[in-house]
Amino acid sequence: MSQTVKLYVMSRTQQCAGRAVWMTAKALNMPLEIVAIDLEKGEQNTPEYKKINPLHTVPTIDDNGFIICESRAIMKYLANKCGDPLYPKDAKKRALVDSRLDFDIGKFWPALKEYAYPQVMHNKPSNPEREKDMKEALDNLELLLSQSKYIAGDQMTIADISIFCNVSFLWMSKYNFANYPKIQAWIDVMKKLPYYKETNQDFNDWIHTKTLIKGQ
Ligand SMILES: N[C@@H](CCC(=O)N[C@@H](CS)C(=O)NCC(=O)O)C(=O)O
Repeated sequence: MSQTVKLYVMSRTQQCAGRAVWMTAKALNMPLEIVAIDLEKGEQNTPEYKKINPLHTVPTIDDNGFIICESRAIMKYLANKCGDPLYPKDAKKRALVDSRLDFDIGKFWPALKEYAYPQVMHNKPSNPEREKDMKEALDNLELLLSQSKYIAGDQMTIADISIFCNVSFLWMSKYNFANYPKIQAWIDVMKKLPYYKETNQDFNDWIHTKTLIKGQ
């Protein structure tokens, strides 16, 4: 008999991309069994977890013995499995989603990681060089959202969910999107998703205890 898909995620606040996978499953009405892996305790490096995912990362899913890691690949798999337009079947629409997800992993996320992580995780001041890269990535995102309501067209896709979870690292007390009206409008739309609160509450409680030293 088929079992519920297991999602291995970081415990505590879901800072990591597990939140994006969780939001995707919610959008698909797919039940998940959430299994918390405590990275601070090194639970990802136990022989048991490495048997599941030799790359020892979260998020990872186990769909009845089919194991896959990397949040964007997981989101594609889940939406594909349900035949859902969150990851469209049409070749051109899908290429657009893939292109935005590549922008996310190749540009937005690296800029965010270098800019925000040292401040959020280690209370270090922002580095002006990294701030420049972050601004450029946000300028790019603003441009994309000037072309359509969502990141890859007029319908929400997994690209919106993935990038939204990254953007959300920036709503710390001193950061605002006043110069980015399209991004702000898109954030407001994403925050109205019926599963937004349940999947983001812990993260929001945590991130609002953080302060970026300097805003945009
Ligand atoms: N690109 C990956 C990132 C996965 C990743 O690096 N996860 C981190 C936590 S945010 C992790 O599991 N680190 C533990 C380790 O590498 O041992 C994704 O989107 O899933």
